[in-house]
Amino acid sequence: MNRRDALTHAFLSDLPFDTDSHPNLVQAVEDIARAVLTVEKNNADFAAARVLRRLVDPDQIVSFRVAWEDANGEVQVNRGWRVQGSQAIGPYKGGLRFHPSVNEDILRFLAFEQCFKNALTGLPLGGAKGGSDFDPTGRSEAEIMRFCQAFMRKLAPFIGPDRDVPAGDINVGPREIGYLFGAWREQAGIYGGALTGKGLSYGGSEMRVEATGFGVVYFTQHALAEQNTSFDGKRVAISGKGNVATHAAIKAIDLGARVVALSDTSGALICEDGLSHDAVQWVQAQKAQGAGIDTPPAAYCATFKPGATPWDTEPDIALPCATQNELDGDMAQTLIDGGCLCLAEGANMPLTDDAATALREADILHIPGKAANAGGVAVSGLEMSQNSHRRFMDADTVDSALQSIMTDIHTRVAEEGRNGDRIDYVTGANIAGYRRLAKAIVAQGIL
Ligand code: NDP
Ligand code: 2IT
Repeated sequence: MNRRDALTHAFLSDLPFDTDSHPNLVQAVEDIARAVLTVEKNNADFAAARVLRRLVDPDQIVSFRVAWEDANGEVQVNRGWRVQGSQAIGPYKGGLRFHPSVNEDILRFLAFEQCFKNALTGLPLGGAKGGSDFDPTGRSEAEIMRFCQAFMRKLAPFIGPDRDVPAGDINVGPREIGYLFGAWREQAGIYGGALTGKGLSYGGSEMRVEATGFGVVYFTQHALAEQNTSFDGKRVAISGKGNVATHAAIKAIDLGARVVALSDTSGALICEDGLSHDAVQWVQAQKAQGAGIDTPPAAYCATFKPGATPWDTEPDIALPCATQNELDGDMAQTLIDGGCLCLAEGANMPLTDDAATALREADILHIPGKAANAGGVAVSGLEMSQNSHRRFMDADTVDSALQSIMTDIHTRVAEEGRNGDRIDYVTGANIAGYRRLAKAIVAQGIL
């Protein structure tokens, strides 16, 4: 065991939570600890302040019951949470997820990652995550509204434009944000930017819907340029069919790529010639209606393969954009054997440890989510400043700002991760995010 391994081992042996019931959090902490503990040890101020030990313990976890009435007049009961990770560099900021798999472990790992991601953007954003184990599948519009209102009745006392600003995540999109925002402002009795991802008619930002997926592709363009290549003519496989996946697909198509796959939990939509804009818009429309993507119109030349994943299509570029730990070691090996040159994470922590190790050993470019998917929260940050100014930017201006933020993130990550003509994006992103947080935490004293 080398010195770095010993440090990580010691750190992981003394975590302030039950590691058996928090496997996702342990995985996220280990990834960051491996990269930053040497930096912490070599900086007397960071070491004395025990920066990482403080960050693995969120500032607060708010946990609440959400009781609501379904379409049959029956009472349903769910759990809701907000994990407020760190406010060291700005108000708590991060998405809300509604999914039956949501639990405290998942939200704590997401809030922890979010602190580092938000630090990387260079914007004044702290880190948080929240959500509920509510399953919106098959629920009517009225039920979704009632659930959002019941959820916000409990969350409202803990958020606000300068305190904690939630946004969307899995199953929380513009519709849910609308209901959540309406419920918040009614309770708060003021009109302010307490949520981002709002509709354009009531304080939202242009390009927030597109920002995460577009940002993934903008970041990947820089990584490819470092290797003297580009998206043009590349085979791109994308998992998911949601906000991140479909907007990454659209931007990749715009840059001349062949998007050969999208997917959902039931299988993969494969198109050897590359999906068209129309085909991706069809996927978006199906998802918006709660319908499957297993019956694509013949004009799109696409085939739905039940149970398949996008990873056996021999892509040059893989963009996992669905959920955590969706891509395991075997799938990573399939990508490596298929000649994949780059994998960029649209989702948060989509790779298992085994998958990440396989990519590292095969020297495949691996861009972690905290760098690649930071465009979403970055445009959320721009939405917050537009709300404060009460003046709005047009779509081209926001898109240019997003591109320059992704360029800046690439520069910060590359500075920390460059090793000869290769860039270790995983290590670079962890160290760059850590340094910004650590400086702010040290400067503000022992809290
Ligand atoms: P959406 O709800 O729009 O889409 C989620 C997609 O992931 C769906 O295709 C869904 O398939 C699939 N999925 C969800 N849960 C699971 C699961 N347990 N197993 C397999 N597939 C699953 O979410 P987003 O596109 O917003 O989010 C996708 C990822 O991107 C998440 O990891 C999120 O944290 C991350 N992210 C999102 C940002 C944003 O701005 N929205 C910003 C940064 C990261 P099905 O329809 O079959 O359920
Ligand atoms: O994971 C994420 O970065 C998000 N879901 C977006 C967070 C935000 O506040 O826009």
